[in-house]
Amino acid sequence: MALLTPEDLENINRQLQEADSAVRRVTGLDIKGVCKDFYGTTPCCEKIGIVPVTSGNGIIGNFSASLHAITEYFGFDSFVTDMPDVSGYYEAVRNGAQIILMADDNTFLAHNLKNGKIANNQPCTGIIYAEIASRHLKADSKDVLAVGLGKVGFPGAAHFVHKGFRVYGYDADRDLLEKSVSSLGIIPFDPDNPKKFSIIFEATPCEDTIPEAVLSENCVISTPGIPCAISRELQKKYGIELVMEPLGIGTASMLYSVL
Ligand code: 2YC
Ligand code: MG
Repeated sequence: MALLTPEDLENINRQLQEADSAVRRVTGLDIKGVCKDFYGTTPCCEKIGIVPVTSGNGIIGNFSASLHAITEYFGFDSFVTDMPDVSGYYEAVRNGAQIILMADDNTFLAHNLKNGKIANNQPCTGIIYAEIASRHLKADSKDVLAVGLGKVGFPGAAHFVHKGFRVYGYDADRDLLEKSVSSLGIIPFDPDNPKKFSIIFEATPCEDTIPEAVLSENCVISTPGIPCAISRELQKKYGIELVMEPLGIGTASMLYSVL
């Protein structure tokens, strides 16, 4: 999994506000509104304990602090524990945390200790970015292009299929593409025979993965992928509505899914 860097998380509040405005323009609701409507849950004073984890590549600068800013942005009462790892987990529970947020290099989870529900960042991120794109008010067809069919992309593509969209999918890894074609019935996207889309979902750790030939005027690109899937020039040239943010939208999806 691509690890976030402290630079990715700079000015997380500004990044969240910009993403929230983009989500509102695309769907008519803000991030909280989409999560509330999609999961059918509403926060009510759950206290969140954020536990830093030192394993693997270790602490990522600004990661826990960003989660604190993100949970506050969505109106939750939260705290970062002084201690990391097991000691941090103990500290969080002793200080009344009802939901635990913690991440090692492979898994970022939210665990609601009261109702036992647990969420993983990867499917929650894929699903919420697909859900946001599927609510594109000005979409002109039920055709969707999904680029990247891995741990985040596949759940997103599956969500579009589930919602009755016709998904054209692409992944540089042929096995992942075949798996999605066989298990989801998606249509393999042929870069040599492109068509234009008004809804594009991208979940890759690579940049500039979306070819100009698939862009239509004012199309929506919903992408948790870092670095960015499309250049600034092409964004401006086609008036692209870009929904892209490094951590907050996925975290909101996790939290609303365990309420
Ligand atoms: O600072 C800490 O507690 C570190 N153990 C956090 C490691 C997070 C690793 N995961 C990532 O960088 C992200 C996920 C949050 C979403 C995609 N990659
Ligand atoms: Mg990308």
